[in-house]
Parts: sequence; C-alpha cells; structure tokens
Amino acid sequence: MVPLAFERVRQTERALLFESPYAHAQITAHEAGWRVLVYLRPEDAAKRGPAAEPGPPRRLKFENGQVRAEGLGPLGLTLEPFALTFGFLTRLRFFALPRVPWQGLPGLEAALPPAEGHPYSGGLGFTLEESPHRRYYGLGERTGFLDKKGKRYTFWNTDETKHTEATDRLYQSQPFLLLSEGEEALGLALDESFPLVFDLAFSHPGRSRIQTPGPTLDLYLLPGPTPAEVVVRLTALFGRPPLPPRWALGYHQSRYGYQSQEEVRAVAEAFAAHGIPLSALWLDIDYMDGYRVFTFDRYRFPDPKALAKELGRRGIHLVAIVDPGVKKEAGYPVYEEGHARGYFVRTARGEELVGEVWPDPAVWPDFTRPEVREWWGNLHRRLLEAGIAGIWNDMNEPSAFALKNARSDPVWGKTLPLSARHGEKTHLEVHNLYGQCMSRATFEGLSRLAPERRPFVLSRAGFLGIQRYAWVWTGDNQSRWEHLLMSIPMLLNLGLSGVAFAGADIGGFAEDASAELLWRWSWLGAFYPFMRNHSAKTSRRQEPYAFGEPWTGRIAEAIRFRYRLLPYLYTLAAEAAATGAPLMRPMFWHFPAEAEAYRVNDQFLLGPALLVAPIVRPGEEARAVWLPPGRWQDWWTGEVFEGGHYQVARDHGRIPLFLREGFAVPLAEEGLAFRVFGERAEGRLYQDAGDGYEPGAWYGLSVTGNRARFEGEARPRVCRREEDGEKPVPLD
Ligand code: MIG
Repeated sequence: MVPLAFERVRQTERALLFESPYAHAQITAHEAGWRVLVYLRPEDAAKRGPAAEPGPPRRLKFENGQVRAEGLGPLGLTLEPFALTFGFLTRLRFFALPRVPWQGLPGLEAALPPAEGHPYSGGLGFTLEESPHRRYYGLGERTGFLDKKGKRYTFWNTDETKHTEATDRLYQSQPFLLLSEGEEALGLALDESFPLVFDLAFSHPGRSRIQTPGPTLDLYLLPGPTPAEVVVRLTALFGRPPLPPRWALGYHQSRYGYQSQEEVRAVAEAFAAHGIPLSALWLDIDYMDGYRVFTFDRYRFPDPKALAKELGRRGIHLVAIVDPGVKKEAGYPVYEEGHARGYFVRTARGEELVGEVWPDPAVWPDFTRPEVREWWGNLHRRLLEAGIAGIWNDMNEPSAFALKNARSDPVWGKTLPLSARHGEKTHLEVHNLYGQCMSRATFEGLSRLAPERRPFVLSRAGFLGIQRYAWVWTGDNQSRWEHLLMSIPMLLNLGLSGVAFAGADIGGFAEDASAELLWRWSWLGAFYPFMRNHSAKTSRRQEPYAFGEPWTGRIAEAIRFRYRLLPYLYTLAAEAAATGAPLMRPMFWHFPAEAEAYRVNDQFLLGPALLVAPIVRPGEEARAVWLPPGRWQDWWTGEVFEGGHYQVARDHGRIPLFLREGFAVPLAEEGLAFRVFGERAEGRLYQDAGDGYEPGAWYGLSVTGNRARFEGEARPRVCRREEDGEKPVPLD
C-alpha cells in the first residue's frame, strides 16, 4: 500500500488538479455530489465512468484546506498525504497498490492488471477511519442483515445457486455505501466496473478499506443529511426507474417447468376458478425450441399468439425469459447474423469465445457495444409479435456452465475468462456491466418496437443504475424461513442502492415450500415492490392453490390485498420515478433520529404510511414490533398504539400491519377509497392511463376532523377504521 501524496494543487474555475509522477487526481463538484477521480495513466484524465451521469462541473474554490461549491457542503483536503474530510468522514486517504496478491479476490493478480508495467499495477483504493457509531447500508444485493459493518464484500456478479447468509457475491453489483452516524447520513459510490473489495472494519476494526485493481478510482461523495437525501442524489447520478406499466405491480405467477401452452392455460384457469387475481404468467426456458433464444418450441408452444390473446382477455400478461447465451449452430439466424457481424465476445486470441450454458455450444453477444445492443433489441420483434408483454433476463452475470475454446478455466465462478475480449476491453473490466448492458439493449429495443408502451424488463444481474432499464429479483433463494426473513434486509438495501423495484421469489425457488411458508411469504410479498411466486423445476408445486383449503383461501386473501393496495403502490411507483425513493423503506428512512430505527431487520415501511411486520417463523401468530414515535393503528382492528416496543403484535390471521397517524392511503375497493388515521391526515394519489406516456395527474386528499377534501373530480370513499368498524368521513 503506497499512500498517495501531491506536492501541490492546480486550481481552475471548475476543477482541482493534482499531479505526481505516477498518480493523478481531479476533484470536481456536481449537482449530486463531489467527484474524486484518481488515475494512474494521464490518458484517463477525461475518463467517463460506465454508469454515472454527473452533468457539468460547478464552480469550486479551494481555500484554507477546504474545497467549497454551492449546495454540497465543504470537503476538507490535505495534499500530503492526499486525504479528505467529508461530513463525519474523517481522513479518507487514498493509496495505490504495487502488484500484490489481492485479499478476498484470489487469482486476480494473475488476471492481466490493466495498468501493466505501471509501478502501481495492483490498482487503487482508499481507507476510512472507523467510528464505533458508524453503520453501513446499501451495497446492493447482499445476503445477511441490514447493517453491513464488520464484513468484507466483493463485487463480482455471480450466478450463485445456493446462497446462504454467509454468501458474499451475488448477481448484482452496486458499489454504493450509505453511511450513517448519529442522525446523519452520507453516501459513497464508485463508478468502477472492475471487481471491487469493500472491507468494512473487517480486517482491522479501526479502519475500512476499499480497493479496485483498475487503473482509475472514480469516487462520488454524496451529502445527506438524511438517508432519503442521499438516495435522491445517488439516483440523480445513476438514474431513476421509469414508471412501470401498472399491471406489473399486480401478482405474477411463474415456475421453471411450465412445459406447454396447455399447462400455462391450465394455470390461468385454476386462478380463475379460485377467483385469484393474476396480472402475469411467466415463461421460463422450456418455451424455446432447444434453448434457442427468440424461438418457440413448435410442438409444446405451437401458438403463443393465441395463448397471449386468450390470457389477455383475462388481464393476464405473458412474460418470456431471454438468456444471453446464443446457440452456436449453422442455420440458426440469430447465430449466423451475430457471427457474420462479429457481435460475439472473443477470446484473448481473437476467436469467437465458445462455451456451454443452456444452449450447447453457446456464444455470448458483446452487449457493451451499441451496435450489438441495437441488433439484440430488434430481435425482440418476434416475441412482441407473439404477444409477449415483458422480458425476463436471466443468466446475464454472465453465467457459463463450461467453456470450450478458452485458454484457461474461469478464475471466479462459472463465467467467461477474465481475459475474454469485449471490443478492446477485457472481461475483467466489463464483467460487472454485462447484465446491465443486456437489459439496456432489451429496454431500448422494446421502447423502439412498441413506442406506445412502457417496457417491462426483469434482470438478474446489474450494476449501479440497473433501475433505468429493469426490475430485479434476488435470484435462486430457497423455500426456507431464513430466506423469507433475509429477503427483507436484502430488498431494503437494494432499494437504498437505487433499485426501487425488486422482489424475492415468493415461496422460495429451490427446495419445497410448505403451505404455511407460502402463506406467510405471500403476505410479505404483497408488500414487495415486485410480487412474483416462482419455483424450481424439481420443487413441489407452489401456486397459491397448490395446498388446497384452508391455504388457498388464505393465500388468495394476501393476493387480493395486493390489488387493494394498487393505488398506493402506483403512487409510490410514480414517486420512485420522480425521486428514486424506494417503495419498501427501512425504518430509518422516515425516522432518522431514532437509534432503534437503524437496528430493525424484520419490519419495514411501505411508503410513508404503512408499517409491515411480517411473521417470519413457523407456528407463530404474533411477534414483537417496534413502533416509532407517534401513533399507529392496527390495520385490521383499528386499535391504536403509541410508539414503543410491543411484544405481541397480532397477525389477525393475516399479517401485523399498522397505519401511521396523519396519513391517508389510497385503495382500490369498489372504486377509489382512502383509509385515514388521525384527526388530521393527508395522502397523495397518482393516476394515469396505466401504460403509455400520456401525462398523469397527482391529487391530494386532506382530512381535518370530520371533513375530507379531495382535489380531483373523482368522489373517493374516505373512511377511518375504529374499533367498532369503519366510519366514513364525508367529502366536501
Ligand atoms: O440454471 O431458467 O435464477 O429463476 O427459473 C438455472 C431456469 C437457470 C435460474 C434462474 C431461475 C430460472 C432458471 N435459471
């Protein structure tokens, strides 16, 4: 570790520039935050990171050891050593690495460091002085609990088929930290696609250390003071999710193993027979002809168009999986065309890289190139013509079962060799972007092919900013209570990392769900941004009706509740599109001054108004809950609670759920309704056509005592829940 130091700084109107023989740095101020770019090679001075869009630099000034720019809060700066102070972050010190073995990333030193020949070809990093009061959140898709301090995390998108609480790498990489100390929050984001290591007070209790093997370190410092403010800035930088089509907020049914269009039709019929609402049915890899992407099996799915039409009449959309692996086969147009145009990833020797995934042999499109993305996007025409309404990108870490003509086995996991070539770049550099580039190709293709509709894409892999193109699910979880519980901090941290729309497979993907687990998970999933039940081919069936009564009725109740919540969910979705705020929020999002809010892992807020405390263990009908200061109302009974700890929050046969005083929640009942709690309460509602790009409208509801005012033309029913039933509040 070589500490970086600079003898002096050159100041221009909009940048500070630092030079030394082997390392360089720039500090600029942008709307969202400070950018600190450290680089080894002079040619990286004009580097643009792969995902951030910081906008133009602002005026800044360096005086008396402080850099100042409008709207950002000062940055303390010393040159020797090169160190920063930012809010409660003291002594953020930069270092370079000679070519040394990489802790936590075995094999990396063998993988062609990009600054080869440079004395610091081991890469760059920085350390942070620790504080006992500091907590870390964000970090994208992670197992374990909410606070991430005390572990080492690597960023390398990985097809992990059996993750546990101890698993480090998963499918997504969001190198972002939300730091909190006392009541204050700050953000650190790294716009670097090389693998990264975040050692958060793990190797050394007094210090955290973040490093990359790449030749640049592109760091953003995002001011708070609240977690919400940090996430607004993060998503200003990396992008916000577009408003989804409204149907996507409904209930989705999937299963790896729906073998034929008859089987899919039978599932739709079973939902209808049980009166269970359903917005989408998902087609996993079996719909394809021999795993050839953009085809349908001629015998098992002879008429997808008729199927889509028939399901469409019932309001059910079809979503089809599209994997990146293309079958290498003469006569298969997707391969022939991509091959002729040189669109597939190459080996270090320049040959088309051949491996094995579902198709065997398989090649991988190089989605990092715009012309490849355009080509791929256009291939979706075939699926749209068949009536497919959404696309599911899987295996895009990318995952490879085996490699054929690569010189060596992949170093990390089942993926492409680190030396494979994407244009001029190595796989090592762009691996973490591959999935995002694929989903971007898909999103942009759907936008071009069906400009009047909002694209719906789901992606397993991604990087910072995946939310611009796709929703995310947390991959192959298991039908276990631990995984039900773990989905809560996982989705909360994903949301804090900018991914507002995410879900875990309800019921669990691998292994066998029990009726009780599925029931509890369906209730929890009714509050996920993305509500999809999905399971593996060999696991026991887990459609909502799979276990018979009383379970079918109980699970159907959870799904129907989801549909009742849709106006609220859609309003939150519009808010996410505008500000980046996640739908599912940790307690500290709305209660940053409460120490307890930073510790809670198993309850959360849906928007500002609802507190959800799911049952996370078998056999239980009640659980402990922490209610923040203020008053809360049991959704089911109307009983009122003051803030505090309660040992027994009952499920009332459903889920412990509380409404916050002062809020109004829009609901779909017979028509539009609002449920309010408190003498005074306010709520918002966003409405539009549910798809397309006609502008929508925001409406406010305000209630004072026994009078309600609604801004729109509609006449919603407004009511309070009291212990002896619902009491209407007349509209002015
Ligand atoms: O090798 O398409 O995570 O949701 O059902 C497994 C089959 C490939 C992994 C996904 C899962 C999907 C499955 N896929």
